[in-house]
Amino acid sequence: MLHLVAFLLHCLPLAMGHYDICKSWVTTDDGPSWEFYACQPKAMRMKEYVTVRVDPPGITCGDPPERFCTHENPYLCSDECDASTPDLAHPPKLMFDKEDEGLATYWQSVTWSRYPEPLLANITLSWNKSIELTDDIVVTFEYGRPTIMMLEKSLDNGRTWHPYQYYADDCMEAFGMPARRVRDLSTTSANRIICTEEYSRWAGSKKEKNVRLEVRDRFAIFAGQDLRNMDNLYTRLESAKGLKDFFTMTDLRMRLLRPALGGTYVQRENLYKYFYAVSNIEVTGRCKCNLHANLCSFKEGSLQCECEHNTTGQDCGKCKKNFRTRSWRAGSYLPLPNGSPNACAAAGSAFGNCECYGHSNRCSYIDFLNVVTCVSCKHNTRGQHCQHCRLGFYRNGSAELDDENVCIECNCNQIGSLHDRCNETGYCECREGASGPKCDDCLPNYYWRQGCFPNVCDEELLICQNGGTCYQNQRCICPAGYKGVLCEQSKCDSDNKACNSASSTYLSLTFFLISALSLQLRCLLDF
Ligand SMILES: *[C@@H]1O[C@H](CO)[C@@H](O)[C@H](O)[C@H]1NC(C)=O
Ligand SMILES: *[C@@H]1O[C@H](CO)[C@@H](O)[C@H](O)[C@H]1NC(C)=O
Ligand SMILES: *[C@@H]1O[C@H](CO)[C@@H](O)[C@H](O)[C@H]1NC(C)=O
Ligand SMILES: *[C@@H]1O[C@H](CO)[C@@H](O)[C@H](O)[C@H]1NC(C)=O
Ligand SMILES: *[C@@H]1O[C@H](CO)[C@@H](O)[C@H](O)[C@H]1NC(C)=O
Ligand SMILES: [Ca+2]
Repeated sequence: MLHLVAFLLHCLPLAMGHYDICKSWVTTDDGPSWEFYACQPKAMRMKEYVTVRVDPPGITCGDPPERFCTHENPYLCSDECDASTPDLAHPPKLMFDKEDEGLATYWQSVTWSRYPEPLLANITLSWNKSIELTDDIVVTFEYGRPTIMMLEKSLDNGRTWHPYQYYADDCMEAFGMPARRVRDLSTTSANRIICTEEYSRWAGSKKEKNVRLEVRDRFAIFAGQDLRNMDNLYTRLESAKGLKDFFTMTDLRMRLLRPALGGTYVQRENLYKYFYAVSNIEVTGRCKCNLHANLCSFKEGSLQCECEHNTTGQDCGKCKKNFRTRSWRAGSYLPLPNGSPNACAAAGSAFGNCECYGHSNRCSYIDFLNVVTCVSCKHNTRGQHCQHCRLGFYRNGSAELDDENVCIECNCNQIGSLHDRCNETGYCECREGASGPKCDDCLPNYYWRQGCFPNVCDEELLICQNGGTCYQNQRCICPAGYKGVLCEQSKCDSDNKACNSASSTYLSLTFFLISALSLQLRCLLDF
């Protein structure tokens, strides 16, 4: 009985009496109707829904079979890892299984036979769903905890990664960071990324097996010891920038950087006792449903919120079709105790009939036109209902009108195009000679140089004469003795001194003509 009470006390703050229903049927003076509340799913053991990946390939022991020993028994290297024998295999799935009392099952790496090359391994957990931690992450190591490791997380299904926590027996040496403890953080530093030395020092492999990411201690900064004042935590989660995100992730990666050393330096003559072995990774959290669902189910291999408040999407991150009068908003823990549902509203219910396709929260009545129009359309939209794209943007034909990305930037090449507008398929209007959807190409017989210019020479029609070569369609490089745009002119034609055979009257006539021509040209230029 005492046990049960202790258990209840321990779990109460996380079970959390409120935010567990999304709506209830109430009777008011106006008759019965639904009342809506901010709501969230219960915390679950997230390891049951995870997919795991271990890197690099070949890091799992047993292929080929290998011997190993322990720090406690370093000279009895008779244990064997053999991937082809079920009893001796240590595949990654053993980090997530249910264990019988007292019998640890674990993933194990190869031994550090390539010392001094580092023994590195990545263990990546993916949920394909945003989850929010509600309790510590606890990683259990058999045969000793790593002397250096770190946690990283992703919020976008593994596209980008961020450091989460660093672990080392000497933080300064390993990461150039001072050692910190979560217990010493304050309300303003509650989401700081720290390096801790609490879980990396040798303490005997049987005694200290766990490495933690301390979620409860961070909650306690606001909610106090035993997390009694959860209201304060919820208030802070709504107001402190980045705090909610700190506990949110879609993927978690553990980077193992140096194994347990048994409290001493590496002994090269016995490398069979250096390896990683992880028997359990406990991740307790809930589906992130933006306070629009209290149920989260596992369907077709992925977690999925069962959205209420007329929202939809894996995280209830948008409004259902026909409920997009207002922009979507997450529910809020505030005001206490029931929060705000911030439900999506059906067209016609909020602002008369002014639909803004979710691109505006505000409508206004224009007196002299006698119309209601959306104000400050977002997402590059414009128009009475935010139904058009701003100039310089075009409509994405495959997106719905209420999609945030419905308007795509034209992105016309500034030099090649006439202006910054484009047609409905994103084609810009090009200057002469330019081509391509964005006018950043040239038509055939044009070359690009801060714009498109007609070819001076090429290999087909405008061929350089007399052995001249065409340089990037821009000019002919003429051999000595020739000039002209296409090297079509012999220098002899104008320079009688270099030539000997031509008649002098003919030459002087030519000279006269050319002089006259250049005089005329000069007049033209001066003019
Ligand atoms: C582990 O992941 C990091 C990126 O987070 C990568 O740079 C590193 O090469 C990976 N290590 C191994 C052993 O695959
Ligand atoms: C991830 O979840 C989405 C939405 O439930 C699903 O469509 C997709 O197939 C899932 N991807 C993987 C790799 O499981
Ligand atoms: C959602 O829409 C339905 C109608 O389909 C309505 O009955 C219900 O009250 C709406 N819920 C909320 C929270 O607005
Ligand atoms: C157009 O919208 C669809 C659907 O939302 C999207 O998949 C696609 O990437 C968008 N196209 C561009 C060019 O942004
Ligand atoms: C946009 O312009 C391109 C190129 O001129 C043309 O092929 C396309 O049909 C135009 N699209 C529309 C919708 O007018
Ligand atoms: Ca296990």
